[in-house]
Amino acid sequence: MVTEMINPNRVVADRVISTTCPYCGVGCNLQLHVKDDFIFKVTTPFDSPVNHGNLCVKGRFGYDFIYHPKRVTTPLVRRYLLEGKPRPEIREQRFEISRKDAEPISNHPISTLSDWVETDWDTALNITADNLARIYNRDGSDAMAVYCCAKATNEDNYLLQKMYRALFRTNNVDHCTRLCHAGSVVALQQAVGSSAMSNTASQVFMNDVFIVTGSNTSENHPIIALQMKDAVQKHGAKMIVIDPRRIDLVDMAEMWLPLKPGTNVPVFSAMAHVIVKEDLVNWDFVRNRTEGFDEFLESLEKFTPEYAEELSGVPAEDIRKAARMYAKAKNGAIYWGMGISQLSHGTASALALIHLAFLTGHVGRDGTGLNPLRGQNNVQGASDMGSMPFHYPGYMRVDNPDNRAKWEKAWNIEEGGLSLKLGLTTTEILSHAHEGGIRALYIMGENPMMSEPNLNETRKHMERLEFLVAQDIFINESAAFADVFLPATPFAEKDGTFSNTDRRVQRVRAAHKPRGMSRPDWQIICDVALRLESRLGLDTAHWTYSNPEEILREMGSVNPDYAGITYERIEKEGLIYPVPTLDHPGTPTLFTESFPRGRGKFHALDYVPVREEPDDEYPFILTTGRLLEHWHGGSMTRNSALNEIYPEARVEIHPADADIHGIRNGNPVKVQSRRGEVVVRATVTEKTTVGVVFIPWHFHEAAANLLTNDALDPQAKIPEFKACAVQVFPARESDLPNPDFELNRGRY
Ligand SMILES: Nc1nc2c(c(=O)[nH]1)N[C@H]1C(S)=C(S)[C@@H](COP(=O)(O)OP(=O)(O)OC[C@H]3O[C@@H](n4cnc5c(=O)[nH]c(N)nc54)[C@H](O)[C@@H]3O)O[C@H]1N2
Ligand SMILES: Nc1nc2c(c(=O)[nH]1)N[C@H]1C(S)=C(S)[C@@H](COP(=O)(O)OP(=O)(O)OC[C@H]3O[C@@H](n4cnc5c(=O)[nH]c(N)nc54)[C@H](O)[C@@H]3O)O[C@H]1N2
Ligand code: SF4
Ligand SMILES: [Mo]
Repeated sequence: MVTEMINPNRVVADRVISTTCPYCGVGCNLQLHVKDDFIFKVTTPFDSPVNHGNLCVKGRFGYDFIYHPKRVTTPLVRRYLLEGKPRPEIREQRFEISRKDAEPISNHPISTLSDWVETDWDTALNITADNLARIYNRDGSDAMAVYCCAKATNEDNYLLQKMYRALFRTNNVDHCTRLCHAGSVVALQQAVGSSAMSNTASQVFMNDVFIVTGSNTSENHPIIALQMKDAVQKHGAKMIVIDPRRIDLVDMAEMWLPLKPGTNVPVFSAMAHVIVKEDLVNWDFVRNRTEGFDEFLESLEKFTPEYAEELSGVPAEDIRKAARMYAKAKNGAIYWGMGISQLSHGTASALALIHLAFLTGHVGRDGTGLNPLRGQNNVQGASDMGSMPFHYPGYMRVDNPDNRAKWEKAWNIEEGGLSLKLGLTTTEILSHAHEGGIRALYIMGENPMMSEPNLNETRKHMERLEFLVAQDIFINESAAFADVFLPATPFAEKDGTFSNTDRRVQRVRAAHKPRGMSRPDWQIICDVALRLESRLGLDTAHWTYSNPEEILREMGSVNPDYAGITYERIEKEGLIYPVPTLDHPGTPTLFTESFPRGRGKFHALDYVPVREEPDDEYPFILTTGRLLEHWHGGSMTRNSALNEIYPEARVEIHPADADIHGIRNGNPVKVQSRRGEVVVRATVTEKTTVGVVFIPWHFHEAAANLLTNDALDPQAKIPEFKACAVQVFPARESDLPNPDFELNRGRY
């Protein structure tokens, strides 16, 4: 790899390209130093508006996946398609755990698989369009579905949802936001009518008290965590951490409330109970800006701090103290993450949290706010672009005929041509993969065979698809099920924009030309769409663009949030939407006068336990999450230098639990749930609490999602990634999986 061969500090760059980090939603500015068409170093300017000269290890060192030999840069199709034969049955069971002493399996997926055939773009695109058109003509709109991509640009996502809506007339369009902040999004939509962060992350400096809950900020939004630390150490703010794990921020916190996973509603509701009983309510705010208070008050009666203590394990007195501290703050704010939304009652968890801001009026001013930290580099943007089953770009409901008319006009579609029917969500798309349901799926840059819960079930759904297109940079665990592979370019080989967690729309710029035959997503989509139009006999929407800015302008002409954004205006610094006009400066703080739905709405809540509580057979709660050095299913970070820093999966277990089971630090253990098992080494640590074990879900050879529960939140349809019941057994060294095992690469 290039980073190993040269000393980056001695090399003089041919050019330095300014762009945006492809990992997390913080959206740090990167400067890519390029020599001979290789990036050899990444820096960031001291005056970068988001990260002020700081980068985490992923932004600085995580880019070399671009040059990894496993990256696919040639279009691939299955041999049966070229030979005009029917699609063979899927024979193998591919999701078994390989043992260390098993036959070594070659690392290169293409060379080992005789059934993938390298081909030219024309062939791959024609086969893609032929098969999608064939299935659509036979089975109609309901057989078609697409996963958009929170790693790709706004322009890429806008076009892909447009292709499915305009050509296949379906709203079966979704992306990983469903597995992520869906609970928060539904709750925020119900309570305020908008789902983005209300304030920017750097306003943490204006807080005097802030709550961080269900967010392991130092590992997952490291640059925001730095700002939180500064807020505490340099500005005297008080931080309250509410999290079952002893995350790094606890060291800096005024209080840590270590709740049992899945008990957010009682803890937050008990805080609300205290705020009401001790008359710490901001009555002006409640009277003038909210509704539904009386009914909410009734439901609050039973949530005494003592009741919450019984359920959550957090001492009642600590709940009281935290409630008083937040309520009495001049500027209080809440930052939250997956520990709130990834539960089968994720919507209720987020509502219970939102109530705290309503009761105290800590929203609608600088330095306050409701701040769900968005995860992927462009999950905010992909959502803004309409990569969702209920919304066009700009969160315009698809079942509203007025919205439909606007997009019909923009896309040159006959009146009444677009579908008013709500689409299926990601989780539903796969569970509807059967005869009479979804037949063809197009996945741009997602990896459900690592990211969905209960992978043994997911695999069956994947096998039932009739035609799968994968557009990615690697043959990930899901692309292994694909019929066609379209090689896209990663962030460093394309132009466009990402929208970060602050709603800041920033430029993405190509540092060098695409490797091999790979092409930017937007160009691939246009080429598929043009071929589909000719096969379906349509001549509707616009599919030729000379550059991505034309795409953004087309979207902004209908979506007022982006109406005032041009590439020229964001040349140096991004703009924070809403930016309704070409001279508008952007909107860092939302809801200053009112909420998009008018008044903020309180909701009466009840406590609903997690779907699978521990019992004698499975006595531990498994919670899953992330590590600083790795990203999701690992396609990018495990194919980069970062994998050398953290090469294998570990399960975190508390010393008291380890003792009972005779487990020592570093011992192999088998972790088993009702749905599957993995073998990993144990890390014995007080970072996790008694009765709770933690596994990061980045490692395909010990995929945590083999264990997780696919129970869904009834409203948000988000799975319960944060709690299921498991048992832990001592295992042998020889039971450990071989990390070189190429899971699921084969097909027939
Ligand atoms: N390094 C790295 N950074 C990332 C990512 C990555 O894969 N790697 N992914 C990105 C993405 S897409 C996202 S969505 C974000 C996610 O960022 P986070 O939301 O920080 O994600 P998780 O690691 O899943 O951890 C959530 C936290 O919730 C806590 N938790 C678990 N159960 C509960 C509960 O019942 N109640 C409460 N209050 N807390 C609970 C966990 O202990 C953990 O500290 O990170 C982004 N950043
Ligand atoms: N157990 C458990 N499961 C979880 C979670 C959890 O906390 N616990 N968290 C959930 C969350 S919050 C999320 S967001 C999801 C994420 O789930 P996914 O989005 O399915 O996961 P990623 O691994 O990020 O997949 C991104 C893919 O995009 C590819 N890619 C990167 N850049 C580009 C590009 O420019 N173009 C194209 N075409 N492809 C590109 C990468 O190679 C990779 O294969 O997972 C969820 N799953
Ligand atoms: S904090 Fe996020 S955006 Fe910044 S360098 Fe790290 S991964 Fe990239
Ligand atoms: Mo996420």
